[in-house]
Amino acid sequence: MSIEKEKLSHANRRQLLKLLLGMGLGGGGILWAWPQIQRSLLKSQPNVSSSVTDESSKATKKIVATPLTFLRNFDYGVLKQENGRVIREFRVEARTSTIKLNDAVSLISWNLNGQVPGPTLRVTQGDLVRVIFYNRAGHSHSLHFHGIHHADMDGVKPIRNNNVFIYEFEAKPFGVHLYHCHVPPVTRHITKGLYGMFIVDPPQPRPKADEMVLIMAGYDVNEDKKNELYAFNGLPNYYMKHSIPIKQNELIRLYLLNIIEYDPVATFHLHANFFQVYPTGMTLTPTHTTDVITMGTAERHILEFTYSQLGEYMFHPHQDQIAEAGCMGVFNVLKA
Ligand SMILES: [Cu+2]
Repeated sequence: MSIEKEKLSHANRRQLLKLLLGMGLGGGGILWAWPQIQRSLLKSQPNVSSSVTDESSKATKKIVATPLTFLRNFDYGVLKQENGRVIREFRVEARTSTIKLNDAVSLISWNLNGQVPGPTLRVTQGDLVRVIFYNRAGHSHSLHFHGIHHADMDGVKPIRNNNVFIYEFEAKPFGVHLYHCHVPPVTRHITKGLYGMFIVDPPQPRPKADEMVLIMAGYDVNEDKKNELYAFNGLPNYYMKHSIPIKQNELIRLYLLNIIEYDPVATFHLHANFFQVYPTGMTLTPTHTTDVITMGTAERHILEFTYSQLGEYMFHPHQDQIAEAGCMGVFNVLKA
């Protein structure tokens, strides 16, 4: 195995060694332990997801993480204390798998933990974030987090197939952020599925609400550097067929990200209502109220709203060609 060529930073070597010791694998050292790391880590990987077929095993995995389960599923990692400090440790694995976008179109996705989008990672400002990234996708990939951190942890360096890298940084500032692969061409790595949301909560939690994540993305199915299909949370038109149930008069807190490549902007429009905007999730009070918000690629916000009347209400970008190609959904307001 070629981990020695990966030139892990000293900090990363230390972390890896700690990890190995924690697993009772410390005796052999990093080089010799690598196959063991893989076995141990894979064994301890949660049985995730998905709407995809794992190409490496050729076995179709059960669909567990549909866009509906993804919607309200937050990964808080494994909580640890080291030297009195709160650490949140995540395990993220890059894979290559086929994803069925609709009855006619399948795509070979590059994904994280067998799902597109990748898991929504959630921490609190000031936590030490440790992301153990395994690349089993067959190509070089990386994880670049938005936020404030050291250059060594910026995730622009490709991590080759069958290598592991540990990203570690303090979670700051609070807000709704994202992570994605940064290996060029980044457009290709993102449109094939290597992105997810990274939420950093403020030290004082926000008020109670029905919280959910919507990520708008495009698919360049024929690799002509344009999107042919679009989706909220991975699957085109999913929320048209499976409306999102919400409760009458309950506060909805929507963590919204636009990761559509190739199209310079996309808006988000909510029917028969208005929402309050917390730009980049970096304020504790809303800055304005509207029913359509414009976002460039990688822009994201927290939107809050409440429906007082029962019924079905659409949401979609108001670039209607994007909506009509799959980026559209429905909230179904039910009696509380
Ligand atoms: Cu990549």
